[in-house]
Amino acid sequence: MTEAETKTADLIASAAEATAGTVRSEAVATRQMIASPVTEAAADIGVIGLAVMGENLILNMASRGYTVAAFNRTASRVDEFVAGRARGLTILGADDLPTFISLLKSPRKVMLMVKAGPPVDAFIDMLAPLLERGDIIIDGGNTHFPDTVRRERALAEHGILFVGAGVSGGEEGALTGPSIMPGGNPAAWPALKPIFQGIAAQVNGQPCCDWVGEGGAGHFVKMVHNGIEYADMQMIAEAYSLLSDVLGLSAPEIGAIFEEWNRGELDSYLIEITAEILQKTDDETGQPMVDVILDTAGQKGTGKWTSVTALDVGAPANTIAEAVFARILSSLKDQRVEASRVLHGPEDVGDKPDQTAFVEQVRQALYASKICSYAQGFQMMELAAAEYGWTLDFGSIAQMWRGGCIIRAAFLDRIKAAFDENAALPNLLLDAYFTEAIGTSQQAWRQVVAAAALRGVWTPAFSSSLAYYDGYRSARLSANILQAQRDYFGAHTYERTDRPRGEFFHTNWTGRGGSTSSSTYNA
Ligand code: NBP
Repeated sequence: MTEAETKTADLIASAAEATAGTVRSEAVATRQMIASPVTEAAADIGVIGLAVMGENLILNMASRGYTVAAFNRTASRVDEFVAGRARGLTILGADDLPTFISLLKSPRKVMLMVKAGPPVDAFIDMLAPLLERGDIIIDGGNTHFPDTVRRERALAEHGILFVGAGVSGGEEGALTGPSIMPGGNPAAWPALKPIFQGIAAQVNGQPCCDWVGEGGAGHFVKMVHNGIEYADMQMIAEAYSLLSDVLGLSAPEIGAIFEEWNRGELDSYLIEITAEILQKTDDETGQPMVDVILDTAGQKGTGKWTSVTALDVGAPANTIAEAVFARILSSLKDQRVEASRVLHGPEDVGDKPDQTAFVEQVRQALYASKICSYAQGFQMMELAAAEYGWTLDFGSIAQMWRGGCIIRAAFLDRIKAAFDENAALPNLLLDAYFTEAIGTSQQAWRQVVAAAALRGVWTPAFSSSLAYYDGYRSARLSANILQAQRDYFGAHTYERTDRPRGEFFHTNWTGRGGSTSSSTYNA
């Protein structure tokens, strides 16, 4: 018997004692489906929601020596879980909420791993009357951060500590070590820290989990993670498309190139899995899998939230937004097929470029574009922190994303180092390492974007990253024209280059307008 099994057996024995006559057989005992509430609080934490994330997080917690109570809206899933994957482990299933709560040690810690939205509110409403002051509810789902702000405030009035924790890593991450981004009521953190840091991925001897900040900060950071994930995925797809359309390489050939790239500065989970994906063959047709997969991308909305929030806080996250628009455009499949018959691309695209040189240019373009999308994500978090009153530690966030999550990448070490050296760095591009990296790559990057434009290859993320770079590094942009136009048609005023900032002027452009100007504000 393993240590965990021994502990389970002890728990079963104590539960049996507390509920004399309710443990009917070995199988039932192992399931811990107890007919009347157990009075002994044995569980370190309880998890509600036994879908892919909840189940795997529970197994992860149990594997680290914690005793976990499990509950699910549909009770049969609890039954199946405790009789199946959880069998013999320190996992206690409950078929009603009062039983579930009675299993928890004080302060009670209840983690919700259910579909985001109304199910979270429904469970909070049912849990609140069963909990005491100082107890903790954690929402580990993909919740929109304003909901977390609202729930944290409402529960604080009843003395219940609410935490919104972004969890990333999918099924495997949840089981073996996810990235966890908790934020909310800071009074909850000391009780959660050992469990969350214990189950999280560990990189460079550090857990990929730390306290993010108050209110909705944890879910906000997870949302930005997902926005960056959208951009990363889109850029990898564009690199694939360039190598395929310009060089005519097959999917397995491109997969082998990605494998090579994964050994250098692009080393990341998404490049690694794409290399594997490209080399997978469809059993039915014998063709590469990617060639039989329809080119319409789905989404669950977190990239959209990131883009909308970027607009709300005034962050120029154009690559991230472009990646969301790219999925939307891809979904217009029927229209695109129709349009492809009448809208033509360039006729003469010239000779195929030298393969070795072009592959290297695309690699550099991908790296430079990636740096820009991370720069946008971190810049957005900085602007949001100012807007929402959070103190975010960007080095710590880079560490949280270093392992366990979908955007995990070796270069996050560089991002961590950049913010550790200068916590007030206004933009990642201004860190010496990244200034040099993008400077070195820019010629290849420009050639790739130019080649894509000349050949009619769709590269929205590469192009918008380059637009971000060129805009951000320009001391003077063409916005003077916009201000003149705004003042011309709407008397919106402008500032002058030869006067201090904050002084606004209006010109009577046509001689017909008056001297009255519109009020000055930024929308
Ligand atoms: P799902 O997002 O598929 O949610 C399934 C769970 O939600 C089940 O426990 C289900 O109970 C419960 N549920 C639903 Br659906 N509607 C409910 C309702 N109206 N009232 C109460 N419970 C309800 O599971 P998941 O993929 O494990 O994800 C859990 C959370 O983690 C989500 O917020 C998700 O966005 C987030 N997340 C998922 C991943 C991933 O890779 N899947 C990664 C990171 C974060 P039932 O069994 O009774 O239907």
